Amino acid sequence: RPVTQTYAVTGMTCEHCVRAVTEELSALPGVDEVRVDLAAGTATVTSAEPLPIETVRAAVDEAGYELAAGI
Ligand code: 9UX
Repeated sequence: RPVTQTYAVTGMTCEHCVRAVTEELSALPGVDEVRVDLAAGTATVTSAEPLPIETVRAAVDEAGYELAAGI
């Protein structure tokens, strides 16, 4: 069943940041929906199966930002 997890992402300061993070996370296998909240500094990801944290961290890093702890 789908799972939804919210992650804290540091370094996002504009809508371009939001788009970059959204696109990287959306490209991960099994991801159904990504919602990035700029003000809150969070990314909420719904996926078919739980995503390995290393996978999420790598995607956020690839976008140019940093993953903090899952919340
Ligand atoms: Mo958002 Mo522009 O960080 O470098 S302010 S993409």
